[in-house]
Amino acid sequence: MNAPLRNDLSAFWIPFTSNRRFKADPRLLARAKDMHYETPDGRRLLDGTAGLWCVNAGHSRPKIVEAIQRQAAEMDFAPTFNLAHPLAFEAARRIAALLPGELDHVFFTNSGSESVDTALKIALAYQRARGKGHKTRLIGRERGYHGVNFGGISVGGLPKNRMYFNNLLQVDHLPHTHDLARNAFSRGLPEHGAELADALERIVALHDASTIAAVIVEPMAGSAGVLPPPKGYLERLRAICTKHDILLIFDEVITGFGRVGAPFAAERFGVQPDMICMAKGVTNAAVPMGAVGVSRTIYNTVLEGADAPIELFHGYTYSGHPLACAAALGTLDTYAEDGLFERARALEPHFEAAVHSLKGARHVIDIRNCGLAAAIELEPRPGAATDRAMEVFRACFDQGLLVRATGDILALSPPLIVSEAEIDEIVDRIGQVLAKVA
Ligand code: PXG
Repeated sequence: MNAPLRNDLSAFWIPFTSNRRFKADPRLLARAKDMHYETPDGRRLLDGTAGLWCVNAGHSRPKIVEAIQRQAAEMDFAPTFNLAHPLAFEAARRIAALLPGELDHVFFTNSGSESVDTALKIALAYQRARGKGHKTRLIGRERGYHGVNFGGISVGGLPKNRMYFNNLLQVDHLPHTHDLARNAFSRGLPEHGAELADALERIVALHDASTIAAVIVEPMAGSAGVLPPPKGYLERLRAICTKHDILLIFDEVITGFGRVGAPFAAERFGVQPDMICMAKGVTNAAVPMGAVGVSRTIYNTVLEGADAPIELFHGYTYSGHPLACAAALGTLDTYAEDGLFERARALEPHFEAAVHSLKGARHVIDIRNCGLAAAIELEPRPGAATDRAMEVFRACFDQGLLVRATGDILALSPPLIVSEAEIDEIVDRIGQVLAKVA
């Protein structure tokens, strides 16, 4: 048998990637600092995406690095099943302090996907604990992305993520809110579409509220290509959920920790959910961690209504992992010391003007933005959907800029430490690439 080559690319099955194409033409990253990545051969890349929407404080920030190093030397791991360690309580307390309204309990996971499935299970446990175990149906939304576990793909609304694994939970879906005809080139929240929330009334009429446990939505859809909520939409969704005694879960895996210029989108948009899913920015992605913020009503109800000593039969070996907790504390300190959530809000007008300056560039059919997130939607090539955006992604990479291509949409979500000059640089380079790509 051949000994594997040191840099053999074959063993790693790369996620959400054309393995055949990638391995024929790989792009590797070797180092990262602040706003930049560096390739193994020393080329610098300006990070227009904060990794995958997660490195909100910029790369390899000293306080986070030191916290992880210190913790790894002090205690590598401690179980949180019938045991615990002080950092887990401290991290939960600090995250709870950022959460809006009566969300003051935190369940730790290791990813956004696990946070979503955890929140869905807590919703079912809550309904059962209050004697409403018949409320089991979950409602998601078209174009929603809630990770890749079975719960998440069931409520998710991206067809390719579901169709190959068609063994899903009992769910229904709200219509998505993307409306190019009425809302193209909106700055901030689009004017039209609040009435799309009324579809929930029809779903309730069809299945009856007594069968529905919870609705889960991203307050601003991220993966589907940055879809800020229409003005008034989330308020209406909240009102209908309250009217019919249905829990409202916000999936803030992308929108949490400053992306929309506030700790959470719930606060930015002034709408209070019953649970918030988070991951990514909670540790600045330096150690994997996710969490679910839970209201005290849900927490107390599940504890009081439990019919066994263990109130919730759920948890992960690595729930509240010491390294992740240390990273979370270093991250929250960094956000606070640098005022990064406020910074994102202050930079929003410059960012908005910069991205909308691409209106009229070749292929561009829509531009939308909220906080430090934006999407530039391209006209798909006839018969070759997604190819154009992938080509732009590759050309940007070659020009030293990292953008994210999703479908025929370019998504931007720079670290919140980005400067105005760097925003201009990102937009200029995209403009140059768009002018050349067929
Ligand atoms: N919910 C939301 C809203 C997400 O955006 C997840 C759940 C799942 O998180 P994990 O940690 O299990 O991946 C996500 C993840 C992209 C992209 O470029 C977005 C995500 C992941 C990878 C790529 O759109 N979001």
